[in-house]
Amino acid sequence: MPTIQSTPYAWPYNGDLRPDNTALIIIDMQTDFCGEGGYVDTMGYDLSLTRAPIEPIKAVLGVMRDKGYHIIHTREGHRPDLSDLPPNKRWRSQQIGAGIGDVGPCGRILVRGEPGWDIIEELYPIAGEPIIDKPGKGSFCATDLELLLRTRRIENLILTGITTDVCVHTTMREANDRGFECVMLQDCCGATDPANHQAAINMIKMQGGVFGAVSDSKSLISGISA
Ligand code: C5J
Repeated sequence: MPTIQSTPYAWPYNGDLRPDNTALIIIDMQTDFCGEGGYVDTMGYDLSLTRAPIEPIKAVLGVMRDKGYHIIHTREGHRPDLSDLPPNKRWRSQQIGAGIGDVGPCGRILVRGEPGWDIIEELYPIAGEPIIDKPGKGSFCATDLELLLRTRRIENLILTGITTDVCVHTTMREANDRGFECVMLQDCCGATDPANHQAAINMIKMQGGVFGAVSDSKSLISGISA
């Protein structure tokens, strides 16, 4: 059985890597996080940083689809009546001039059903690929992701998406605590600050792989193609 060249150990730890027990998770590749006029753009961050993972994810997604791995997408967003938006989250977004729920160039920021909230065309899910709609940063909080993974007997998670230090990291930590074996593909992630991207990667590798392992798109593709 294949393993993936990664740091600090060849992933997964037990060498049991199969399409049946492994899922690619693509986190929050939404216009609001990487498109012109979206939330991240409105906050004034450099969009090239959150767009950098699009092509590497596309490559991994193509190969994993072909080989029959589970593919799961997530979207961060809130109900149109904002009843699932904590007031402190809303207040903080207003402080930086991109109030969640306010109208922007791509519709209401991070509101479900609005153009800016949806997944970008390049990585849009195809039939049969579940989408997890989440109100928070972690993909397990207030969603049915864990039920879906346990029902499918998925043990290994390959984490990609944006942003490395926020939603990807929070999801990896949540998954790790639930016993899932995780690897992050570093070139398939991006953050609004390069130093935070690197720090988030470094944190994973401590203590023998405190949250799992780190690899990249090429190693993943060659590992599962071997
Ligand atoms: C953020 C995310 N950064 N998807 N969300 O607010 O990481």
